[in-house]
Amino acid sequence: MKYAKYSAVLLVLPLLLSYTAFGQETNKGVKAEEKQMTHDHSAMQEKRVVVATDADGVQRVEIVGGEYYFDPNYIVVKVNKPVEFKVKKATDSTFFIPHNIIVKAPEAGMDFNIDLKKEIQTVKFIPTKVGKYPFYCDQKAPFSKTHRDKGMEGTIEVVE
Ligand SMILES: [Cu+2]
Repeated sequence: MKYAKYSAVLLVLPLLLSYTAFGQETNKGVKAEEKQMTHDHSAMQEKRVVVATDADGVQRVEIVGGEYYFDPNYIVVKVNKPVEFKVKKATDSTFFIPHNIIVKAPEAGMDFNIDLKKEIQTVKFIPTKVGKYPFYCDQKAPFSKTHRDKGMEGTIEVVE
């Protein structure tokens, strides 16, 4: 009889978990689909920051990633001055959904791919070329779009 109780719990728990997890995902997936159809990201809320330079000459900015966004998602930094990205997973982010932050712009001194954790990790670089460069998360669940397509992307704007 004890076993019967346990197996009932074991059956119901995953059902509940998958309902809450995938129920949310479906809702957000629909929104992302609308965005992609138009190829217009104006629906995505822009969280812009012009990074201040600290007394030691370093431009520091904290970036949080979650389902499915980066905050901030538009980051303005000055060229040829050191930058430190303090990156971490959002505290309310679902623990079993992995996120990363990727920038592939070696021509501008920025080339990294970091798995986000709850703890802050520091990415140091010096942007060497004025321009706009994308950053994004390339994770994806099976049969689903990439997190980038769901909204986990942003822009680094390097200015004079
Ligand atoms: Cu992600």
